[in-house]
Amino acid sequence: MPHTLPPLPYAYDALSPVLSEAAMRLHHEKHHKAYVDNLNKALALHPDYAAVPVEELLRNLEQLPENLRTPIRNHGGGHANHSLYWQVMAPPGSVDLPPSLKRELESAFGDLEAFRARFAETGAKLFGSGWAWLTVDATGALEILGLPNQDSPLSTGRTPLLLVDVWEHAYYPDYQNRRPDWLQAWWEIVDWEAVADRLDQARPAQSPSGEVRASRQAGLEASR
Ligand code: MN3
Repeated sequence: MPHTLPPLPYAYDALSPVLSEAAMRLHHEKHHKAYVDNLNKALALHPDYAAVPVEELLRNLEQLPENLRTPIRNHGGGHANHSLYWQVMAPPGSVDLPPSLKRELESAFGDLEAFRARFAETGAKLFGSGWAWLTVDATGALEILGLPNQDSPLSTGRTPLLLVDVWEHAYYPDYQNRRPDWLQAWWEIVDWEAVADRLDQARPAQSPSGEVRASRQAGLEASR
């Protein structure tokens, strides 16, 4: 099996009381695992792509065989999105916002409260299932996006920095139908250091000349 369920970087009860141990177990052991299993099933029919990192597949969706695109978009997206999600959360109140990231958010969105309000509103207003995202594009600009289902910003050339799950499975066990309450409580468990690290890593790789896209395509070819 080319893809495996990554262990959580903390205990199942580490995000309590924002997320209960039962909710975390269900989300990781059942929902995330199902995306991994279905991704592996789809790749079993396309062994040429089995060794390609899932992020690389998502960046190059349009270049994939037509009958592989939807499984990668849905199950590959589900695997990549959840893998990143676990990494950008931490025990409640354990990580402060680094001053450098605070300045970035203020510069892009006016002030911190405006950023938080827009991000939460994006998640609250997303119809059906999906994720709210903070992303950085190829020019280095920060952008908040709401994307349906398991769609990834990687597929439109953006780098994801932070994401919150607004599928019902993500919050119903603890918050039932109160999605805005979930989005409010979730700020307590954001790992801002991880977000700042991701922004630092995204910036040097960026190029205004289109070299990024070319090197990504080369990366896909090389890893096959
Ligand atoms: Mn989920």
